[in-house]
Amino acid sequence: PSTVKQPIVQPPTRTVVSPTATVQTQPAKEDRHETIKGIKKIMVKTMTQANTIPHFTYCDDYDMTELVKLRKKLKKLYQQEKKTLKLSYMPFIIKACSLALMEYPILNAHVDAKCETITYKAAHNIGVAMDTRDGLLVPNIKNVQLLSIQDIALELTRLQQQGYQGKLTNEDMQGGTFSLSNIGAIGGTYAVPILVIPEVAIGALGKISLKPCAPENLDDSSSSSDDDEDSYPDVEFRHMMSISWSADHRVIDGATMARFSNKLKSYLENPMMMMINTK
Ligand code: CAO
Repeated sequence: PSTVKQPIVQPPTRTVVSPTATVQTQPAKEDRHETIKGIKKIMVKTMTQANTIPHFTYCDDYDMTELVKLRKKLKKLYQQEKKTLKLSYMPFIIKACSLALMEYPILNAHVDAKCETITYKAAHNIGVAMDTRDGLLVPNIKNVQLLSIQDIALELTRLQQQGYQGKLTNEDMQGGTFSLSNIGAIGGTYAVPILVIPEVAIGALGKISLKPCAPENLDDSSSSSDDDEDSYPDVEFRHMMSISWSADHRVIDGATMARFSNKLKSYLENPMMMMINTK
């Protein structure tokens, strides 16, 4: 029989580090001190005050698949008509919040410093936390209850541009009644938002991302039967968004927050329902 020649395998070479070797480092630079002033100083005050309010956080996941499809179609239509409109998810979410606030006006309220009076605000001035040149700012879109989704998109773009240029005005910043923080525009899933006092509720939006989910309408034929208890239905990939609400627990209870969130969820999961309800 012919003999097969085995290849000669060389043992791997190793770099032996002498135990006496030392890492050469540059001397540390001097610490830098910065006075907290301007908008950062205001943030110290408002956040510290807000954190004294007993609040709770409630989270849920929304299926945004239908809205993702709708936005895609609308963006295409705008492109075909050569119209320039920055149509992110925010204008839809802001409008849906306003529609849900119609049914839960307590979430669009202010409370005074001593918590003796609740003022149900007539206008839905929805604040949007913005990562601006000057740091975190929360300008608001006025009278969302009267605006179309397109109007909201235009106003959000204006505020965003003003924010990036450091040109937001006092008028842009004052009079907010309810707030949203789209941290998902940067990344992340959950955040515990801090109230923008004297408002009583704020929501933090996570990143919309494809996640495996159980099919929504499981009928008996596709669900696991008694004979095969270990079988599971095939998963579907859906565009999911987590949302975290913080609310002033002195005047808002968890059940109200959950019902409001369910209402908002129903609009965002079935955007056609928004059209029917939009005045
Ligand atoms: N999930 C997935 N995609 C998202 C998203 C989300 N949650 N939010 C935004 N996007 C997408 C947008 O749809 C857009 O995509 P297209 O280019 O395809 O249209 C893109 O990301 C850029 O969006 P944008 O950030 O310019 O616009 P926006 O209207 O969604 O958000 C604003 C505006 C001002 C909320 C946002 O720019 C911002 O500043 N977010 C940070 C908020 C923040 O710092 N919160 C923390 C507060 S506590 O410190």
